[in-house]
Amino acid sequence: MDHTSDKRTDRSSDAQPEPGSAPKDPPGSAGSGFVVVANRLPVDLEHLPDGTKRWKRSPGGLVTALEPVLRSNNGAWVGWAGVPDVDVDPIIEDGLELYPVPLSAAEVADYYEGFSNGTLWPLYHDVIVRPEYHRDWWSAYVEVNRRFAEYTAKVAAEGATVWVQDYQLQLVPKMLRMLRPDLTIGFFLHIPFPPVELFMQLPWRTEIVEGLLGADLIGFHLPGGAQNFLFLARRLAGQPTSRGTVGVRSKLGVVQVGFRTVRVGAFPISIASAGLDELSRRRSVRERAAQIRSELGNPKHILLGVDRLDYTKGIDIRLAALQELLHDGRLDPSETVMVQLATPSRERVESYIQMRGDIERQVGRINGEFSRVGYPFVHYLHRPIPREELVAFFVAADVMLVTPLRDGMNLVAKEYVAARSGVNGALVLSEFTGAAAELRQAYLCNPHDLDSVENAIMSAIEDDPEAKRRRMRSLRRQVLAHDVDRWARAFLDSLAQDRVAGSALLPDNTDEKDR
Ligand code: GDG
Repeated sequence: MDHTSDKRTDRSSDAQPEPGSAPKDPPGSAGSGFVVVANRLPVDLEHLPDGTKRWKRSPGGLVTALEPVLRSNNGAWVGWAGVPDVDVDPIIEDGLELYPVPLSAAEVADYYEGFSNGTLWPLYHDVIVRPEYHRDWWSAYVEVNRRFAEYTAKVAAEGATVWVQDYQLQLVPKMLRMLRPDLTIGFFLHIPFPPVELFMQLPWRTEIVEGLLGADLIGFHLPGGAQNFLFLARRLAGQPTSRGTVGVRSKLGVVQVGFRTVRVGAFPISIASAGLDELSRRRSVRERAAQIRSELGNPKHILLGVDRLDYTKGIDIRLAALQELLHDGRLDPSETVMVQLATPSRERVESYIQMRGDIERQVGRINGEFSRVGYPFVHYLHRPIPREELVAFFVAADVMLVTPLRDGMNLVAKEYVAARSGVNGALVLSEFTGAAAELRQAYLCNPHDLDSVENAIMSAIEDDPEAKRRRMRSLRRQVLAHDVDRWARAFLDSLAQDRVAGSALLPDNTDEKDR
């Protein structure tokens, strides 16, 4: 079967997958006992100028957290390699089995940029930007989800555990269950699950809810997301559909789907806190942080923002707040600088192109009005920053500004806290992030209320150092004790309750201290 072809004829989410779709020559013949399924593999396929290709690892929190479980269970990862129109063989990279799922350029446009990031992303983030509903995008989403399910079905060993990740793959649990009823299937959503009134806009709302209900355990960051889903499961999946009635009853934390029980819960994700704490103490990082301070002209206050350039992150809001503070004379541009690191993201999606222009104009206006020659007020970098350099910025910054209009969790807030081994610095944090539920000692603000953002920034700058230390100490206790490893264990332990021999999933060297 040609996996790169762009077939979009079938519009239902549960049409039977065609047999025979499979990754070519899997490295292990017995199959994997633990399979992670995510839109992206933890590696990127790079095309070199000489025409050859090579794999470059892009380690994220997820792979770090799951690596012990992957290794001790003959684990595999199914995902897209990040380059369209190439069909590459499965590989073993650094001991992990990776199964690339091919996508055509048209599928990247319709499934990824279209339905995932033009429909679901804005819908799930409180419709900050208007979601677009296109049948072609939906068809591509169904098609690609089916391909991910087929690949996973071929890779997973008898009775294996499969963990499906995020909003791009919400149909996979049901499709996979139809192909492989023997599997234990978990699903985790990394972005917010929206309020019922918003979700009901989606023309394919029933298919999405039924897709998720194929899992044994569905995880969200916050209890609110879990409650939204439970309500919708009862309202939508219990109704007659064109394919008959599913018959769903839900009570807190549990949905009964026919004879199956689906559990629903909150599992707030975190970061590899200890590693970041250690990195921030390294001499090379501290020296680089001092150098950054000096390159910025040794200002009294360094403010920092670190985000993917995304309209959910409220970069425009913090800039507007700073502009007003400068204008009102509450902030002195001769002793304060703002550094905004903005990682390029989804650069072909129209709303992102427009937002980038708006933010860059805003930076230009502020600098035009408040900078001196050689001393811009806003330092704006639109490019990816190497990890160690990023940590040096965390160490250098006196105040971290995290002001999203909506964010599932926001790992940057936790990373800043973990990197403040000197127990100083201050975090300004939007109440509309998942992180705000845990980081109560941050300078919390409402991003819809500019006064609230401005006052939080000024308190974070002006509070007495002992008050700031108390807050940072409490934030660090939370972040260091609740790391990404603990998150993964909490989810997988809960999923294992569904398995007869579920505990076999955990690696032998389980560290009991955090459980
Ligand atoms: C989604 C949800 C949820 C950013 N720029 C650079 C860089 N980063 C790293 C950060 C952080 C990660 O990327 C971004 O994570 P966030 O959580 O802040 O945001 P999303 O990308 O929107 O993530 C979010 C998350 O999934 C996990 O569930 O928290 O709510 O939207 O780790 O440090 N890293 C490097 N250079 C950069 O320029 N090296």
